[in-house]
Amino acid sequence: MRLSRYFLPVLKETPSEAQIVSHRLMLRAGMIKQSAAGIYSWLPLGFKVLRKIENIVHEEQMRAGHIPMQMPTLQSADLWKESGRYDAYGEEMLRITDRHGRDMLYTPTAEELITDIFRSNVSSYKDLPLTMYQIQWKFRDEIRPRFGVMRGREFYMKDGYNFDLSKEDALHAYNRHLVSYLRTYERMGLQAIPMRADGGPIGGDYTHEFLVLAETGESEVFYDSAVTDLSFGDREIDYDSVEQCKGVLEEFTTKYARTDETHDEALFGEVPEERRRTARGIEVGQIFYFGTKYSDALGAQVQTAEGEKVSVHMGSHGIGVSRLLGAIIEASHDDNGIIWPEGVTPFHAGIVNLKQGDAEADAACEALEKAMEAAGLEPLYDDRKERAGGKFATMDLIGLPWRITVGPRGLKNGVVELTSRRTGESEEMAPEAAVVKLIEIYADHRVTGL
Ligand code: P5A
Repeated sequence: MRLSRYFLPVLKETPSEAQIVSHRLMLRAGMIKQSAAGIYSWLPLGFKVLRKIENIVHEEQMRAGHIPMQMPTLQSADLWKESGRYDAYGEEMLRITDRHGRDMLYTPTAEELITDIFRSNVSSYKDLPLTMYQIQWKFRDEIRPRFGVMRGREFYMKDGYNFDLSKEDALHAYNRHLVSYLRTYERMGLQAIPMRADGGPIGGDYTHEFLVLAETGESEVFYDSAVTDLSFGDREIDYDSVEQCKGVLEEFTTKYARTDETHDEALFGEVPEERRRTARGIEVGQIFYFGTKYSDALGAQVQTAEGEKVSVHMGSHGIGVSRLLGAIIEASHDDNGIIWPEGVTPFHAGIVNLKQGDAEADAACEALEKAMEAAGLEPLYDDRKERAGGKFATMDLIGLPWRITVGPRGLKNGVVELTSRRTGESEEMAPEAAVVKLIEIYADHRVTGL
């Protein structure tokens, strides 16, 4: 992509309405624009990161055996009246009346709708287990939308739902989700810690939230510092193995880690004092097991092998896809701007031409751009006639992890400069060598389906 042809409306001034760094940087980097309180347009750069995050979520969900689908954003209120949540959900639910006077709503979550799909189509234990998910816009009429995409009213969520014959099977689905979420967040360069939480309006008393530690987080959390040493890493896991999934759950949830809703001072007191931590966190996901709450209310039953009719055991599992952009930036930035982890960066490397219009420099940049594209990498080539300082500032602000700087002086010696955004360290090398190095760096960070 050539910057001169792209749409990247960066802001020089720091927007005064933004209270936290991720919101400020997303506005300054031209990623989003507010259209109404808590509702945003996703400008090209923001949209590109959103898609990368979405694709990682898809890849990890499908790896775990979950089936993608899509449900509408607008739903009839009828199912919600049947489940009892139409009244219970309260003011957060955006209610709409259509031209025929029918009660509709903009979906804040989809337990009812998926349970209706299930009950209309599945009647035998033979079709279980089943887990389906979607990535779809949601609306919650938050009383205080704030911090940009972090607490929006319209936001993008991955929501998955499992249907199982027994509590035991449903708990395996729960554990499988926990494992797949750990992998998902790690691929985005994030440490998200599973913490015991409260079921809230979704329900169920067995639930974990995934929290990214950050001073600007909205949740107060209490944990044993030993949980921050845990990492899922690149271990291979068999998602069908009850033992393996349970083992990971135990490894990651046995040590004390709770949100304030479930915090227990006495239990916390058993953690060695030097390891007790109180901090703030950003909730980037939550998994629930709620048994037969919705299947009982909506009559989602299957016949067992013995011919008995039983309500299915269910859980639901959510990832705050749009919130993740904010969380990643909170966790990874410096005074000059964003520092994208390789897994989610909108472009893999920036190419900065120090002397636009110089025949040799232009040709070298174009050759680099072509070589990267041929290798399946996405470069962003700053081909504007701007001062070098301005070009560097833009690259730092938008946070591409790598920058290749091309100038007549280096080219005389056959070299360009490859600079790491994170460390600021630069290395001179032949242009071809820079491309080879980027291919190596990104070998483990390819997201398909863009
Ligand atoms: C699980 C999926 C649910 O809604 N039903 C379907 C369950 N869970 S949840 O915890 O309420 O939401 C899942 C994740 O969505 C993100 N989220 C938000 N992101 C941005 N703005 C909001 N207003 C907002 N509300 C929830 C969170 O990351 C949450 O974990």
